[in-house]
Amino acid sequence: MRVECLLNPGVFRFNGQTCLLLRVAERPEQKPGWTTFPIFSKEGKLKVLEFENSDPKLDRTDPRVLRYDGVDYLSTLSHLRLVVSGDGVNFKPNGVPPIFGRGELEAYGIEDCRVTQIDSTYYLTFTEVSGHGVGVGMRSTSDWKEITAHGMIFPPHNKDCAIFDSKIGGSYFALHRPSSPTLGGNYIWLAESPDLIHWGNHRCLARSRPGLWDSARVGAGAAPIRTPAGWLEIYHGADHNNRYCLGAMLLDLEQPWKILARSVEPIMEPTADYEQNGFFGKVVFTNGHFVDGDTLTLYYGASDSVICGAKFSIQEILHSLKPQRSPQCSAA
Ligand code: MAN
Repeated sequence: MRVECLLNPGVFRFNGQTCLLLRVAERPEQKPGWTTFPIFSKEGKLKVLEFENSDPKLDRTDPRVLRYDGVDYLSTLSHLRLVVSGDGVNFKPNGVPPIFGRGELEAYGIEDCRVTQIDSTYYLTFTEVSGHGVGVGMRSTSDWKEITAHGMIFPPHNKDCAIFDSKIGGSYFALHRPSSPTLGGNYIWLAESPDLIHWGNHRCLARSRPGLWDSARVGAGAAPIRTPAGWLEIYHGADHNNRYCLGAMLLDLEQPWKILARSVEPIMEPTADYEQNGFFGKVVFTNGHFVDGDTLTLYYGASDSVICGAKFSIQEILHSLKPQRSPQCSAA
């Protein structure tokens, strides 16, 4: 296998170190004229599929997704790998075995893991991809040695799930992103749970906004950051040209289904060469950060190819937000 993309890391602190749970996307070396990619078989074995590029049944319009004879596949297979760092800049592996997709619902891999620490347990929520659809899986661990699988917690089509790191009014809350091809769209929703496994009381929280940088899709980044002003959520938004930027929204501390304020302009846009050109260009995408006082250290995937880091002042982000006219699920 060849690593095509190293992207979209989940971020957490463990034993005084900064840890990134990288998404590693692989496929075999591509032979001229052929498209070759791996999947896991039902028995959990790696299987390589190969199609001739000249085959009229093959659609390669989106470099991330392939369609053959009406069936969708991913062009790469992703798994997760842990690297650690004392300074947040220089990372090395720490011996934790890679985390691979397993079972029928993860046959095309696992992607974009958010890591939320609640007490001493880390909850991993990630995209599970297979021919059955794209949903959200959860695993948990307290020592990064034994990892417990909890199955799919949000069924297809759903991704971008970030669990809040503390209860609100006795319940757990999570942001997630169901998608509808007809009515509705790619909006951020809020769900509530008594036990982190069973989710209900679903509410539409934030919609894409016509004419703005987040006009086509929006999706949560990592766990919201608790500030005295409210829960600050960094999220991604894309327009109809698939240009991905980052913005922020502020949710009420006690009633997180109410948006108090939201970015009108992005807080980060793909501007550097490595953010504009790569496996899938014009993308900055985040699902991990850590907070130290007013400093938010954000890690993000650029052009779905490389991982970058950036520091923000939380106060500056808060000051940049504009009050939301209508607090619930509006495109205003
Ligand atoms: C989707 C996901 C992400 C990816 C972006 C940009 O949201 O596949 O993993 O980073 O698209 O391509």
